Amino acid sequence: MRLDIVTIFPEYLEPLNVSLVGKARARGDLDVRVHDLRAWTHDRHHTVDDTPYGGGPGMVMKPDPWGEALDAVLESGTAEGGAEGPGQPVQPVLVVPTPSGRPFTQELAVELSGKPWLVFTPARYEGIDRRVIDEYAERLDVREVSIGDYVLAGGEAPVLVMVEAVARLLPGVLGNAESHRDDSFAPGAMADLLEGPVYTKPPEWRGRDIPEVLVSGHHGKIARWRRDQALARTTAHRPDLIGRCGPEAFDKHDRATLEELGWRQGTDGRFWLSGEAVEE
Ligand code: JD2
Repeated sequence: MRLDIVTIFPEYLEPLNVSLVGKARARGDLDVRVHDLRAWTHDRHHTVDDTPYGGGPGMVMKPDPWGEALDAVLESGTAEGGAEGPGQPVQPVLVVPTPSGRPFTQELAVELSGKPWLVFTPARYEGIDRRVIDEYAERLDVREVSIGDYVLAGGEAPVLVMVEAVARLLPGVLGNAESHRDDSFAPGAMADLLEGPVYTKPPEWRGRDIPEVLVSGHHGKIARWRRDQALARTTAHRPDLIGRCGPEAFDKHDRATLEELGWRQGTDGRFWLSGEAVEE
C-alpha cells in the first residue's frame, strides 16, 4: 500500500518511522511519502494561509499550494498498476481530516486497508479553502473524516491515528492474521462489546491475585467469565453499544448477566438500562 501525506509539519509525521508502521515501511509492505506543502509555494515567505472571505476569526489555507501539491502527488503515481492489473491507472482515495467529517470507524479502517493508495491532507488554521475538496471530489473518491468529538489544532494527529488503524490491518503487518478478529469494534467482533481486563505473570503482584477462573484450565468457564466482564465494562463505559444490539446478539447467559447489570428487555427485545447501573 502507498500512502502520501501533504503537510506544513512533515516532522509531525516522524512517529511513522517507529513500531508497527515503521517496520512495515522497512519491510516494503508500506510505501509512505511525506511532502512539505510549502514546496509548492512561490513567494518569499512560503505563504499557505490567508484571511477568510466573509470575515471571522482565524486563517484559511490557500487553494493554490494544495492544488499544485495534489496534482504533483497524483501525477507521480497514476501509472503504477494495482488491483486492476499492471499498467492500469490507479487513483488514490483522498482522505481529508476535518472536525466536520464523518466519523472514522473500524469499518472505514477496514475499507481503506483494501485500497492500493491513500493520500492524506492534514491541514492547519481553520482548514482548506472548500474549492480544493470540491475540485478533487470530481476526479477522486474523497473522504472527509473526523477521528472524534473534540477539537484539535490540525489534521496531523488524526493522520497518525488513521494510518496506524489501517496499517495494522494489512496482511503480514500484525504478524498474526487472527489477532484482529476479536478487536472491540471490529465488524462482527464479540457482538461489538468492549474487551474485559487482561492479566499476565507474576500470579501475585502487590498482594493482588489473578481471578481464579483464569488459572482453572476450564476453557468454557474462562470464555463465559470474559464475556461477563465484557458485558460489565460495556455497560459502564458504552451502554449505547448494548442498547443498539438486537436481541439475537445475546444468549441466555448474556441475558442473565445483563439483568444483573441493571438492563431490562423491552417488548421489541432490545435492552434498556433501568435506574443507576452505570458506575465510575
Ligand atoms: C483541524 C480546526 C476547524 C476548528 C485542520 C482539526 C479532527 N476529530 C478532530 N478534531 N479536530 C480535527 C481537525 C482536523 C483537521 C484540522 N483544524 C483545526 N479546524 C475548526 C479547528 C485544522 C479530525 N480529523
